[in-house]
Amino acid sequence: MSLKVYINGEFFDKENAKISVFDHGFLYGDGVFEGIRSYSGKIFRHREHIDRLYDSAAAIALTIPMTKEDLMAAVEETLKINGLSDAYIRLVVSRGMGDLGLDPNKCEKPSIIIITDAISLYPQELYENGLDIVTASTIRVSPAALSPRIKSLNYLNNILAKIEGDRAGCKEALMLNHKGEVAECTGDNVFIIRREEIFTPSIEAGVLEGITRNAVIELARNAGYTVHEMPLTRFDVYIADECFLTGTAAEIIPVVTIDSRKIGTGRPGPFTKELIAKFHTITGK
Ligand code: PXG
Repeated sequence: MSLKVYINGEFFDKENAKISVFDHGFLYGDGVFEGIRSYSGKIFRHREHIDRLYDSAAAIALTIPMTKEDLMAAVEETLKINGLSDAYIRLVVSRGMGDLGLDPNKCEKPSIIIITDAISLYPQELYENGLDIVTASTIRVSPAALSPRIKSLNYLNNILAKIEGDRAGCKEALMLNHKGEVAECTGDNVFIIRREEIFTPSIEAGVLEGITRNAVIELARNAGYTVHEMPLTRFDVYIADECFLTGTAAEIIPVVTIDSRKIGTGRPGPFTKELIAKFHTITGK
């Protein structure tokens, strides 16, 4: 059976799931999205993802022509129709079809798309041995220009850094902000551990407020750890005992080297391992 894709209230076979070339999501990256997971049929932090989607939309003056409840129901229905229980869900809302000019007023109806598919993960080996990453020279877009809190369809800033990571043989790359502070990776938030305390850049550093980031902060604090959300520099990462990344697809993944420097022992550390185990208890996997 072919995968079914939801487009504006209708389901299409994967092969026929098409959007107009006049859609401003395509022409200008004018739209917003979410990447969501379901574990054993249960959508992880569904409400948080929907809230973030509507916040991203509000920030770009895009009104999603559906209530949050109806959109959540449509996501559930798409999963069900595809018989998926452990899945990756891509929810996209673009400005819709317009003319060739920038004017969003020419776009009458936003396009709402829900794609569900099997999740593709980092290889298990990387969870056991950790990732090598590099710092990209491409800095994260300044919040004064375009807030990185908007999960928009324009990911060029991250893609340019991703290319740098890839050319250095790394699966992720660390991005600094306009002030030279640590921001986040191209599709993951970053955490470090030093002297048994946990640190992550604050949202004000100009990062996406990751749903996984928030879940990890919550579970670490509930376990009695001190979590600091504060400005961090590359130096802090270099001298950290442990480092890990968080994201919907990655969950929690250890980082063992950055810019060819070993972090801690150069092996995934005990705190990271404990947090990974705790995270699995909340996802049930
Ligand atoms: N920062 C950025 C820039 C992201 O794009 C995260 C952090 C983590 O946020 P969540 O809410 O997922 O914990 C993201 C999200 C991919 C892919 O295929 C990853 C994201 C988005 C789109 C695609 O790796 N990451």
